[in-house]
Amino acid sequence: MLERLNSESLQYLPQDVELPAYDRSRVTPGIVHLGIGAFHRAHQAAVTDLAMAASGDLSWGIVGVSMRSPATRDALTPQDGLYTLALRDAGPDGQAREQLRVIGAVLRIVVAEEDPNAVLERIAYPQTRIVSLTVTEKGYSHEPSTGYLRWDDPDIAHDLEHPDRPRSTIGMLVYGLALRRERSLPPVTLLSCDNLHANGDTLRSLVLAFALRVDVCLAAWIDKNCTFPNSMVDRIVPGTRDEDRARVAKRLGVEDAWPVVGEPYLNWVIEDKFAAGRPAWHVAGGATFVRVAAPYERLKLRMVNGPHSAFAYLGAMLGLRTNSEAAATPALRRYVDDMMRLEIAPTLRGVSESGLDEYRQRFLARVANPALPHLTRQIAMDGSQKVPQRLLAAIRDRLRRGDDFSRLALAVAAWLHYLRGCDELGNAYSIQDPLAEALAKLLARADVAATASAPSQAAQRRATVLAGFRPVFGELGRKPAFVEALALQLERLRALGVLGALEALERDAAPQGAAQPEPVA
Ligand code: CS2
Repeated sequence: MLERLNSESLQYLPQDVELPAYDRSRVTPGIVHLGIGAFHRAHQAAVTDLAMAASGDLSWGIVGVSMRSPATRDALTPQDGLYTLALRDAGPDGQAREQLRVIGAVLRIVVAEEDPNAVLERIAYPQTRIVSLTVTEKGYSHEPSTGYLRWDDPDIAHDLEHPDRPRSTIGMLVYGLALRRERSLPPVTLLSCDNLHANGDTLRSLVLAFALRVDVCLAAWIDKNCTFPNSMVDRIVPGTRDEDRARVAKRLGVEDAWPVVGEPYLNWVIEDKFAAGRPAWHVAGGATFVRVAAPYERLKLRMVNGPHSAFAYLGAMLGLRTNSEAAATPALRRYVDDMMRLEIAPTLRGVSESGLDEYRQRFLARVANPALPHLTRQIAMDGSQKVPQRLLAAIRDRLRRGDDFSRLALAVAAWLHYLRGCDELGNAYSIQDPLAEALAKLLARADVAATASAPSQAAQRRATVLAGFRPVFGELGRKPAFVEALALQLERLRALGVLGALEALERDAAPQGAAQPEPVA
């Protein structure tokens, strides 16, 4: 049996594996990170590791928090927090290549569900200066269409009653900050690194709303002592598979129970408003500090995440396992390319046309990365939390200006179609979404409404009911032009399947008469 990766075995790793370039025994904790999944470990933790090495400031070690599962803690504790980051792409010869780096920034991991008090104490630790988050969209207990806190969320209701053992992210933050206030500790930065619209502002308003219910003075203290920078994060990081573990162990010569796998590309844009300092993330490369992150965030959500979801839903319906397979399907790739170029890019004012072109082409190459299989069904998860900022925001802009948005409408229709739980090959799958139950009822209601209508009205009735789902569509769902576009694309997916719907879109876009047969002389 192989020895384990840890502080001892580090010295025996092969030469071509990069190691933490600083003295780990001198690192002290300065960051608490909620949601220590693969994405954080491949992104912010990797940049923090480089920043500590480049600046020599070792006061930014990370204490990771797993919200529910002990799996990451159990894997990394015997490894002294060390793990491998494997960056993969294809070389010029088309063969997969992989660069390995051991990351040393994570000092320890606590599991919130097992010991919520340990998390509160960590937030209220005097040296904690940043509390960062990657808890995914659903971790914010907010309504996606409005950004408001969902008071009916069972965890939020629980946390109002049980300040000593919160379950929700928001409850945990507020009670941790309450402890800081009680102890008169210095200010702290709360840094959201999730793919939400205005993630910092959204987090701030959720934290303040909850704090106001707890204690008005606490809310005022948070407002005065905490900052909430907005940020944009980007790196494709699929879930780690057993074969990744096996391959990494073979190269290291020791076992790493949980390496993370990602693409070489990384981007991180952060508003420079930190309450108590920050690591030199910019020195390490990869991170940029700006005054306002909104334009970068809009660019990323619309030109990366929106198309990513479109590939995933349509690809999954075709029975394709990975997004790179979806991107290798010519009609699908053409469609996503057109959607980005003709419908999304024009909503992004302030970025040059050539800049948008380059960004689009790079994204398409990133998705196609054959060395990094990313499951369509993984990206398809939690659609109710993703679709608003990824697709609907651009549709709203197009609608306001009277511009065509039929390709974006197809992507939204693809999500609703995917929710039926069965692909075109007849494979059934379960729907992973915090609103899965409500969505299943919605689909059933839409079916009843369509069946009860005259055949000529059925598609419109179905789309009207679906678009009326306020947590996702908000007031957009009442706009006739939106309902009509959705009805058309949904009907095509139902009647013609994915490839048929894509073909029909191409026909719509063809110049008048181009599809007509030549008149016979
Ligand atoms: C993906 C993102 O799973 C998903 O929803 O669209 O995780 C995507 O890979 C990252 O945001 C890329 O930065």
